[in-house]
Amino acid sequence: MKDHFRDLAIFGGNPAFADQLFVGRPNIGDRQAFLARVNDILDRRWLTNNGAYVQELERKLEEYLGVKHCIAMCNATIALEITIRALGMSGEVIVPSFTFIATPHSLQWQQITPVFCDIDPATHSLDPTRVESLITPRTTGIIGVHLWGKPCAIEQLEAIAQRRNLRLLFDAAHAFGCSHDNRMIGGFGDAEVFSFHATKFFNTFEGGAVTTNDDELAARIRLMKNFGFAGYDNVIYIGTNGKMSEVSAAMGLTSLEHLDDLIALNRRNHEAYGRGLAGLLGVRLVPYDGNNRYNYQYVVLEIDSESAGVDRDLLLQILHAENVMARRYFYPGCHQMEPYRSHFPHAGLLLPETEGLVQRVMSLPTGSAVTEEDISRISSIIRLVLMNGSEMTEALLRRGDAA
Ligand code: T4K
Repeated sequence: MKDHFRDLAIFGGNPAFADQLFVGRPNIGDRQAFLARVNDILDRRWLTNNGAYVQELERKLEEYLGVKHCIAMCNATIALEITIRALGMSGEVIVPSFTFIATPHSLQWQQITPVFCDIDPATHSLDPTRVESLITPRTTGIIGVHLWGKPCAIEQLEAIAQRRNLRLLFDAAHAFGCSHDNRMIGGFGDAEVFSFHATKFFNTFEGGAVTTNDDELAARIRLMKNFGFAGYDNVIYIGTNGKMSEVSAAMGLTSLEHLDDLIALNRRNHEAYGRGLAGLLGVRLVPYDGNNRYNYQYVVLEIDSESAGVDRDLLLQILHAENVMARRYFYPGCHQMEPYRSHFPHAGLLLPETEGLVQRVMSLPTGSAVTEEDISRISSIIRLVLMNGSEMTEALLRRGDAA
């Protein structure tokens, strides 16, 4: 064994980390404050159905985001489904394929065809110059995704939606706490949808919210998330159950009290990765520029296998062996997953940038469960792999570990 491989678990050394470091490890706020709220919920015996904590969370989020309406939900997927329906989308809706599967599934779930549009490789988000050519007489809307918490091409998409009379929804699952042009994400398009899932920097265990400045749309969404009830025994609309529980709202209210600290911590981690990986050929840490507010929740690397001398999957394999559970978000692209792969077997022909990007990206662990020392060690592993890439591949091939 080469000396420099000696520290790596994959070559028989000790794991660099005794415990696995996960992407998406939840941030836990002030336990005592949270548990006090849980006790209060139990004392009041009001567990869900528009309880006091849900109402308080909604008001606080409206204020923080500067929007007229925030409707808390049980998760972002149901929030997307309800909003899509409340907006009257039907037929075909244009979406990126480079996103979490919930984005197209929330359309297909209600028999609306997601039409996959390619991304701009510089931003990883929907390329607005490619949207218009996908519009057909059946198109009713566009869903832009603020991937990694970075605003997508909002103005260009708004202009297209206005010109072509389409509804515009933003999947802002990643973008809570982020801004665009000095306005918080939450007030753009017809509506925006946030995720407060455990893996998000601000979490309510499971949860999400729809935000909008449209009074009539907000009223419809409120009805739809509560079975269509307009009062006792009075259902006036088709609806489902999208309600957030009180315990989720208690978690949200507690995290909200430490939002700035959580953002500062993520930013510190992101900058530590930046320092740790500086100067490495073939590795690009997807940057957060200085123009907007961000939550810095995603540490995304792009590995260019030619200049790095190692491909993304070999690096991932080694990181996993070292207990760094990096992820290939969002591999292989939604168009390569069912039912879309069967519905549109040739979709990839129109998605060259997506098909390229899914081979290059990986997300690294961050959040309050990761220390600066962890980041420095993770960066050293990546450095070691890149500096000895071809030797490692050969060694692994000899052992039968690499394809
Ligand atoms: N739109 C976009 C663009 C999204 O990214 C998402 C969700 C949605 C819509 C829908 O939002 P929700 O309906 O979920 O509110 C995870 C999350 O479940 C999902 O919320 C998130 N995006 C997606 C990017 O990541 P998976 O399938 O990767 O989850 P899983 O179980 O593999 O866990 C992810 C990582 O987090 C692992 O490294 C383990 C770690 N983890 C997870 C949980 C739940 C923990 O350490 N503790 C935990 O409690 O989807």
